[in-house]
Amino acid sequence: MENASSSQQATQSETPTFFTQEELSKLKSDFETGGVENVKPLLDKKVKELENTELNIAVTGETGAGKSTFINAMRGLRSEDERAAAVGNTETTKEPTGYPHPYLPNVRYWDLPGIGSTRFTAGSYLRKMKFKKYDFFVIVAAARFTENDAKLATEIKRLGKKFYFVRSKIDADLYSMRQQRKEFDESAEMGKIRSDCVSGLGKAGIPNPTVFLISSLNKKMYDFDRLLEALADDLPNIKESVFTLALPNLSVEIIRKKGEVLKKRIWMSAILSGGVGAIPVPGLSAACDMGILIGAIIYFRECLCLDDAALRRLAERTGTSVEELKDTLKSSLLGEITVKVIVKLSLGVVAIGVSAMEVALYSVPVIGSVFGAGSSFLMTYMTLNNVLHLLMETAEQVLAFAKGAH
Ligand SMILES: Nc1nc2c(ncn2[C@@H]2O[C@H](COP(=O)(O)OP(=O)(O)O)[C@@H](O)[C@H]2O)c(=O)[nH]1
Ligand SMILES: [Mg+2]
Repeated sequence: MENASSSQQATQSETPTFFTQEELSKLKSDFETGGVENVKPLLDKKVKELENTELNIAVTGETGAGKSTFINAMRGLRSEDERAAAVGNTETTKEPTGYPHPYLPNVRYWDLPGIGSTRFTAGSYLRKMKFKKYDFFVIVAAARFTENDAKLATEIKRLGKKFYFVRSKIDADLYSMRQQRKEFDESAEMGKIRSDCVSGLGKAGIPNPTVFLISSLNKKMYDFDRLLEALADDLPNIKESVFTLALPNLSVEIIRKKGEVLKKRIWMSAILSGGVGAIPVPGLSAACDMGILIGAIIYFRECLCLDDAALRRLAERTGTSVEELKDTLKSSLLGEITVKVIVKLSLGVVAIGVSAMEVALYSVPVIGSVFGAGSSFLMTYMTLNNVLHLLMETAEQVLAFAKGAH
């Protein structure tokens, strides 16, 4: 049975590329025939495509299974946070409810009513829920998976979509077992819960499913990271990039993956920034497009969960204030982005110029020739690389600081 995560893509360590091989060749020949202006339309199209890519994720399971809590966890929210899905309520709606991601509104999690509460067959349930619009389904259960869950999974697969079994509240199970036993072996207990789920689903017609045992209250534990990895790996290129940027910052690894995705946008921004938008900036030898720079910095901050809203949530969780948090992090990139801040950053990049250029030549074949054409691209490119590097360091600092705060 092709349970989604069993598809053998896990070994693919490369981050997704935005361009196909043909597109890269076209970029190169466009550049050779007409210079920078000639490559802009394709880049512009690509940036728009990235911005407009939607991701719709269906979360289904019976009332109380932990759907709303899971949706909040995926969005980096806790139930008391603004815009969080209400937790612990008895659902009355029979329609899917969409919850947009806090900084990537094209990524939406959909809370579906449990199939058991609708009396539909799996087929009519999925039609009613408009299954076509979802990229994949997460089936959540707080104890065993039911016959309904198995039927639903079978139908999802028949309709050509992927599904993932998520067994929630594993923290609560382990806690109560720990209370009752003298000897307690966590991984053995998890193994039992896992095989119980697997054999239940097996009897209901799904042989050897992958089941992810998670706690939405403690994402750094159990199978949460494996689940995120499986979900990302199974998505096609551009969607994988978008999903990666939408992940909660659980680990250094996730921060680095986000960094790699963002890096691939830098050269596009740099090339698009050359031209009418570029203005001379006092203190800098090359013209810079401040609008593009500032926009990119704000976007990087959001993707790395360093925007004010994310920092406010972290401050609340750790009993501090945003101001104190920013003082500790000591980054001028967390405040208002002014010309002064950018000039300071841009001056710093001259020294690392050569190695940055080597990286650029290595990662994007066409970029070397394009950059040969003008220094404003180079300035934007290196400034943004520097910004990204600094923000990733700050994000890792935040991660270390947040250790223990879920
Ligand atoms: N300990 C623990 N409790 C959870 C977890 N997920 C959900 N809950 C609790 O289970 C209850 C039902 O969760 P909710 O998300 O509202 O379920 P829904 O009805 O499927 O949306 C709430 O009291 C949650 O706090 C979890 O991973 N661990
Ligand atoms: Mg709910």
